[in-house]
Amino acid sequence: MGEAAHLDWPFFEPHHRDLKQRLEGWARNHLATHPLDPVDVDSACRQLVRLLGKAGWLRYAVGGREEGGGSSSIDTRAVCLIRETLAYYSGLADFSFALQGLGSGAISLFGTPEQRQRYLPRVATGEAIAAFALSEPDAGSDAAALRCEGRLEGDEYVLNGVKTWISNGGIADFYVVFARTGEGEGARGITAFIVDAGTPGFEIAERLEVMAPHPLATLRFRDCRLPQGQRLGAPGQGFKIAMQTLDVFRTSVAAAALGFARRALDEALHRAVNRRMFGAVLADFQLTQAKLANMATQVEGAALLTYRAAWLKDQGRRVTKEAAMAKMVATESAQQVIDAAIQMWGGLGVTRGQRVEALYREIRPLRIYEGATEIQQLIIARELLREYRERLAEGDCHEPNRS
Ligand code: COS
Repeated sequence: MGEAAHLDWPFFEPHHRDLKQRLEGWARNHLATHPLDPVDVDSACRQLVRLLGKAGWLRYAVGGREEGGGSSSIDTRAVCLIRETLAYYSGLADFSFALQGLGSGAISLFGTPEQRQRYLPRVATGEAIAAFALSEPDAGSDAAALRCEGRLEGDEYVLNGVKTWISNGGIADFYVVFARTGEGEGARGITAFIVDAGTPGFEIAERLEVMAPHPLATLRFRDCRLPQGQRLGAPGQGFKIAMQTLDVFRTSVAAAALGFARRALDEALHRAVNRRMFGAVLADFQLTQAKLANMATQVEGAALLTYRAAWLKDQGRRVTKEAAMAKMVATESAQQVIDAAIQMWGGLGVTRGQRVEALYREIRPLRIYEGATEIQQLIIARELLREYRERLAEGDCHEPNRS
């Protein structure tokens, strides 16, 4: 991978630098020639999960838990370095790694010892594939509006409803599913469950085709019966479980965007020094230099926000605002960096089979999934206003119009 000077930043420990070096060598050997658009995306993903598990990388996606739940021992900086590196070489490898983390994250954070023992070791070795099922046709950004129902009957929960846009849908061995159980209104009446693939009453209703192909599906539950032991966390706590899981992994979406952007910048540099025109090379023109300068600055800015959020998370801090800032800036700027790289590649840039063309398709969903940019803006503004009001209440605030 091209630029790795950021490893000298004080955000990292020596073991992070060692991890990055080992992973870089592994990725060059195993992923550099991976096809951009595999014909059979399901089997490509299954193979990648096994490969990542066998090499030991998936262990970083699966965390332990501190007493009381909700606090993760996931090394966020390691997860981010891994996603950044995998994304540089293969969008599908990054996807396979990330979904093992997101799909099992709620179990790492809130599972009972039995649940953690039953699922997590297999996720870490790549023997079991995980999925996170929150979104519904009428509840994407407004996650608390979900309608999938989990009714308690005797000592069983009965699930009825639909989930959609579920990554790994169709190939996952288990799904963490959020359903309305009615302990309270809105966000207060949701509970999390673990549903094994093959549970009667659970089916894949439809497979979804998207611009950067990866396994994606709509799930349907019809009187799907679950023993109480498949409930994850306390009844009514499902929304907070979902939000806290997303808090851990949102920063890593920023890291993936960073990996895509770094690759686009390297592709652009390669093009700039090789493409001849008007008796010079592209790099000789100031218009090209301006583009490269903007791209490099956007990459560095995104990296700073990403690793600041990851470092803060690893200090045990709540990073709702910082993770949202990192995700918003890294995904939006990666889209612009990749677009600029395509402009420099010209006609070739929009040709199927070219790396920059694949990057253009790979980056787009990251501005939507795990909280669209507009949701990140909402989260940032809410946190900002909450902090300001707290400072006001404590009298620790200069009120500009009074001085
Ligand atoms: N950590 C812990 N608790 C959280 C939390 C977080 N990050 N975010 C919210 N909560 C808690 C709140 O504190 C509140 O608890 P109380 O009822 O005890 O006060 C509860 O959850 C409800 O929160 P809120 O009122 O903020 O919920 P909203 O319905 O207004 O939704 C947003 C908040 C928009 C931030 C949320 O719906 C969201 O993140 N949406 C995007 C979902 C998403 O990422 N979808 C993609 C699916 S995965 S690909």
